[in-house]
Amino acid sequence: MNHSKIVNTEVIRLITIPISHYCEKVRWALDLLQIPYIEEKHVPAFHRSTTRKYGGSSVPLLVTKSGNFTDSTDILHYLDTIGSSGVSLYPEQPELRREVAELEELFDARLGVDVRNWGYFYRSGDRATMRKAWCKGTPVVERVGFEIAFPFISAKVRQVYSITAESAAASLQGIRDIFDKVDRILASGKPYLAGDKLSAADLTFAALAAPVLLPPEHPVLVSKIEELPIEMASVIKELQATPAGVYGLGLYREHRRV
Ligand SMILES: N[C@@H](CCC(=O)N[C@@H](CS)C(=O)NCC(=O)O)C(=O)O
Repeated sequence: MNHSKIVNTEVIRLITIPISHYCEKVRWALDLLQIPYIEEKHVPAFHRSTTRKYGGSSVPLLVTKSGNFTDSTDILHYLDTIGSSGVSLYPEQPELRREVAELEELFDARLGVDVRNWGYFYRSGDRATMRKAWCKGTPVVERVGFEIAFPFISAKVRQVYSITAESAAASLQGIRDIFDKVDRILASGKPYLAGDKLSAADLTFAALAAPVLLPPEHPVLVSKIEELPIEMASVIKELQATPAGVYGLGLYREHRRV
């Protein structure tokens, strides 16, 4: 089947919560592969009425004529088959492909979760910050809903992700462990995390680490480092200065074209 023909005649829809770093992973892939799409942004909790309609629950969710995709890794694999930019996110060579898959899974399952939980520990109770993070570009009715339901949504987020001071400390350790692993990979002199080209492993690392690296090229992040709680800012400065941090920031600088 010629997917690139299909994509020329259909408009792919990306359902998101604007601040979600898993959504940024997919947004970046779409931009990199030069695939036209429309992003439909939702406030957390309100997103469920849309995701349910397409057979999912979480975001990102991609709606296409070939079906609906409800997980960021499945989405990237699909996008890789239809992009016509000449860029590929997954190498052909089986060994390298396996390396990319393992790293992507590790970043999705651990880094993404720890970054979200650590960030929400500090920020999810702050209405003004969360208004910027969750509401920009969402339907008016959801923005009104946010103003009324913010205390409940905020409490629900902490409950669903089991966010406490202890879990935030454990998440920070998890982030440091992943950064150490990336430091070790880079120490072998590799230009990219797997192989000699940018792959889904690099993009996933940078997108999921972005909330603790604050790359200036990021299209959605809402806070500048000076606006963050001191404890948070000092961890971010420390992570930015690690080899993994410098690498993630470099990926945004070199490869994040909107
Ligand atoms: N493994 C999923 C994780 C996605 C995920 O955790 N999304 C969060 C936002 S960061 C979400 O939608 N949470 C709300 C929900 O699950 O209803 C992926 O890679 O797509």
